[in-house]
Amino acid sequence: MYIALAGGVGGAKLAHGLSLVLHPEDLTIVVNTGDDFDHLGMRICPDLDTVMYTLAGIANPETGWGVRDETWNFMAALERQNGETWFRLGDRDLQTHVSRSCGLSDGQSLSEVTAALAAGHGIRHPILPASDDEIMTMVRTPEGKLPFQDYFVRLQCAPRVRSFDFVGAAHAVPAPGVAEAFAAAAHRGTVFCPSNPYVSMGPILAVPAIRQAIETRTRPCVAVSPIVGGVALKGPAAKMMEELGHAPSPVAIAEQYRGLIDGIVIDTADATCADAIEKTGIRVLATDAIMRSDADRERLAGETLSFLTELA
Ligand code: FO1
Repeated sequence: MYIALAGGVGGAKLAHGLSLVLHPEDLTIVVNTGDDFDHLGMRICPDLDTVMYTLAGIANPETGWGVRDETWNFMAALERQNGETWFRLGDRDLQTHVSRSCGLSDGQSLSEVTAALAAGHGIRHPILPASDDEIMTMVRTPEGKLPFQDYFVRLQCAPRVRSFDFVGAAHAVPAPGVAEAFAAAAHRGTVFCPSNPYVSMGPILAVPAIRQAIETRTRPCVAVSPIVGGVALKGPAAKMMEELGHAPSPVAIAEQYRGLIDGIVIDTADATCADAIEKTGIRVLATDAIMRSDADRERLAGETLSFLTELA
């Protein structure tokens, strides 16, 4: 059984690829919850939803988040009432937020409502939040501390980032099934999907028992670089790296995961980085790391699992 840590659009694509090559009992997907927030009276969990929609094949192909073939009547009606429409909620997507919020207010855990929503979409691979305890990513900028969605959506990642706080992570315990997956005899290895190392992987790795399980791992752990040719395939990872003083390259990604990974999958465009990374004791697989199609997702997932087997 393999564990995949994922957040954001890029991470969801590889998680989807892994679900195409592994049976449900051989894959556990652990998802970032640091992007979650309360909005318009609902609990919104973007990365859980992006992974769920992507595995269900209904993710919006243009944005990566939300649902495809969406309609926007709710947003139009809210606009007419001068409501908050900076965070776009489509009509189909709205059902997820309402159903989740009802479940949570009935006392169900985030894991339970996530499992019910995923089952409703016919997904059989376990999708687990990193924790059922609230973790809120705050972005420290020269203009002050910003809740993640204010930084990412309302301000479109414009402010310079100085650091991040994952409020609640220090006391968060892994969601049911997460620690068990790492401890399972059947555990074969762990994949850090190509997600933003700071705001998608950071909150997951900030859960003490998850970080500890990876630091004391007996099975290999491999990251897939979210940076190709100096740019992030999606989102602000490269901009954040530069603002934090790192050149946006797989070398900096490997550095960010020092002590947590045994190998990194990079794109052939960055093959010249391999020596610098291998000098730090992290093995490198250079391949076509850009996922343009479901076939690409499946191929990259297969190559990543073969790499894990090689490292075992
Ligand atoms: N990202 C945006 O840039 N603009 C939006 O209006 C927006 C709405 C939205 C609605 C539901 C959802 O699940 C995700 C949404 N996202 C939007 C993405 C969201 O900000 C995620 O946190 C990012 O995908 C980063 O993980």
